[in-house]
Amino acid sequence: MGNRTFTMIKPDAVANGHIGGILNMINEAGFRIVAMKMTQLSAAKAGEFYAVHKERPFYGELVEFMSSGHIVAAILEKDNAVEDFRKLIGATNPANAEEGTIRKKYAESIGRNAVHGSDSDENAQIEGDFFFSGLEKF
Ligand code: RTP
Ligand code: MG
Repeated sequence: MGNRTFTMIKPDAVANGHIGGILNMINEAGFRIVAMKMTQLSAAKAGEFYAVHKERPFYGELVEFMSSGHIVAAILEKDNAVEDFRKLIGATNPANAEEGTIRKKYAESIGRNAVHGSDSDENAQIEGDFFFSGLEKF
């Protein structure tokens, strides 16, 4: 068993029909899907999830966007999961994302950037627990 990261397919990518394309890239990069669900965040829940950014100028816009439609939340497993998944998704701003990354292919802008990926093992655990109960994480 490798270690784990947490991802969301964001409302832009879900609305644009890219769930399948993104999951395919995730599978081809060697991640195992441990848990997955489609849901919609309330503004309160999106605000809680991104609370680390609450002093940033883009926080209001981020919360509004992340609660604007369905998202797909998933826990992924692979050796070196957090770092390898950040590489697979690419830079936050798709203008800076490398060829072959999910954001290069599917992101519309820095705000509407298709996917989330945890930035540390600790946050991967916290974020996975935010969406999934113990019984769902096998
Ligand atoms: P994420 O947490 O969603 O995986 O993205 P990230 O680590 O690459 O970027 P982060 O700094 O954590 O920012 C979280 C999300 O906030 C939005 N953002 N907008 N308008 C802006 O300048 C701006 N900066 C960040 C992005 O959607 C980013 O993914
Ligand atoms: Mg982040």
